[in-house]
Amino acid sequence: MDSIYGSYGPALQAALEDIIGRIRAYSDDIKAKTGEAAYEHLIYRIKSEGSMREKCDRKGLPQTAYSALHDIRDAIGIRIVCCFLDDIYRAIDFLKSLDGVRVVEEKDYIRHVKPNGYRSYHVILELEEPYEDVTGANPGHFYAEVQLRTIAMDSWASLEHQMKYKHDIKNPELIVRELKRCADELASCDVSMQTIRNLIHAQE
Ligand code: 0O2
Repeated sequence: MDSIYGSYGPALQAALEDIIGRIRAYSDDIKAKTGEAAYEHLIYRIKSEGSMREKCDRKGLPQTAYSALHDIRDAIGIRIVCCFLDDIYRAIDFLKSLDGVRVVEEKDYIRHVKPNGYRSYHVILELEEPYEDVTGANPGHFYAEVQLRTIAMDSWASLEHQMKYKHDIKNPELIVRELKRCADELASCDVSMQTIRNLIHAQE
C-alpha cells in the first residue's frame, strides 16, 4: 500500500527536523542566558500511517495525502514538557516569534481546563516554507501541532490515556471524579512550585 503521505514523507521529516533544531537552539540560548533549562524534555513524531488512516476515517475524510497534510493538522506532533508554568508561556512566545512560522490556532486547556481535568496548551503551527514533491506538485504548507505542558500535567495525561484503554471499568463515574481530583491537585502543585521559584528568584 502507498504511503498516506504520498511522496511528501521525506519533506515532512525535513520540516520536523528543522523546527526541532530551532526549538533546541532556543533551549540552548535560554540555558546560556539564565542557567536554567527552557524545558524538561521534548518529544516529537510523524503520525504513524495507521493512526493517520484511522483519523481520516474517523473524520469522514478520504485517505489521501491532502487530507493527511491539510485537513488534519497533526501529521507533525511535538510535545514540550516544561518544569514550570511560566516556561510554557515563554516557549509559546518563542514559537510565535519564529520566522516562517505562523500560529494558526491556539487552545489554552490550562486556563480553560477540559471537564475531565486535562490541561495543556496546544498550538497549531503553519510552516510557511512550501514543500514540493518530486513531481513538482505542491501540497502547500505543512502543519505541526505543539502541545506544551508541565511535568505534572504530562504525568496525568499519560496515565489517563493509558486508563482510557481499559474497557472493563465497573464504576466510571467514580474513576472520572477521582481523575479530575488528581488533575486539580497536580495543578495546585504547579502553582505552588511556580511561586517557590519566584520567591527564590526574588532573593537573587
Ligand atoms: P495522539 O495519539 O495523542 O496524537 P483532533 O486533533 O481534531 O482529533 P481536537 O479535539 O480538535 O481533536 O484536538 P485537541 O483538543 O487539540 O486534542 C488533540 C490531542 O490532545 C490528542 O491527540 C491528545 O494527545 C491530547 N488530548 C486532548 N484531550 C485529552 C484528554 O482528555 N486526555 C489526554 N490524555 N490527552 C488529550 P489524539 O488525537 O488523541 O492523538
